[in-house]
Amino acid sequence: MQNKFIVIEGIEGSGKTNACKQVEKSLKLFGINNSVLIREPGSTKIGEKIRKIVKEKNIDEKITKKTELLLMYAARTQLIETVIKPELKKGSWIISDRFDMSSIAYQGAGSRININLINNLKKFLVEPLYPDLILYLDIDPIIGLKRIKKNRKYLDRIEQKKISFFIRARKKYLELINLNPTAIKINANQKISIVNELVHKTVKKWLKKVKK
Ligand code: Z5A
Repeated sequence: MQNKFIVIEGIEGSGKTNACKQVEKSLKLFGINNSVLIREPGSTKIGEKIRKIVKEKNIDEKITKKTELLLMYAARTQLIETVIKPELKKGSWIISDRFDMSSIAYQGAGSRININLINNLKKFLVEPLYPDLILYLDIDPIIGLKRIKKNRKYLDRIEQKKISFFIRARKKYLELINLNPTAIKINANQKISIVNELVHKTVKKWLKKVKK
């Protein structure tokens, strides 16, 4: 079977990291052992440095919205060129914790940057690379943030944004996934065991479909 590019999307605390691991486990159960787990921004040396810059709250210098967008795309470009494309070429499966839909939801809807600017970056820097499957974990932002706060002492710079930011991001995600035939919504408001079961069943059904 041809290797695939799978992306997990969702707002904070929706359980993406957990779902990525479940997807890897599910693929293994179907005999697919060559998957590579990555995260955005990150998973390259440069990408991890950018991740640190965008997540930390720097009191000396405020990061501008457009700088943040370009940093996300710098990290993404580095990841595409040095990891995703070469790994796909080798035959590996890619499981990515976030991809370009995050930029439209967060920088576009959340920070209100012109969507045309983001779509142009996507056109020049990402296309014609498209995920084969996007699992969107849908969660009420209040529940998501509660989960994050429960297990952490500090919130990072993006997590500290107002709830209205995450409400706009979620609304945009829902719009985008309704328009995207490769995207599947999963109700992530439920217990972790139920979400894992849903992720597993969704991957199983999708694999059957793409195998044909
Ligand atoms: N960002 C952006 O703005 N634009 C972009 O283009 C891209 C990213 C690519 C990445 O940081 C940040 O970058 C992110 C968006 C921005 N903003 N922030 N902040 P990150 O990777 O640290 O943030 P995240 O992607 O949102 O990850 P997260 O906050 O760790 O959440 P998660 O991966 O969705 O969830 P998790 O780690 O699997 O679970 C979080 C906690 O909830 C953990 O303690 C779990 O045990 C618990 N959990 C998970 N599922 C459940 C269920 N079902 N019930 C109860 N508890 C659960």
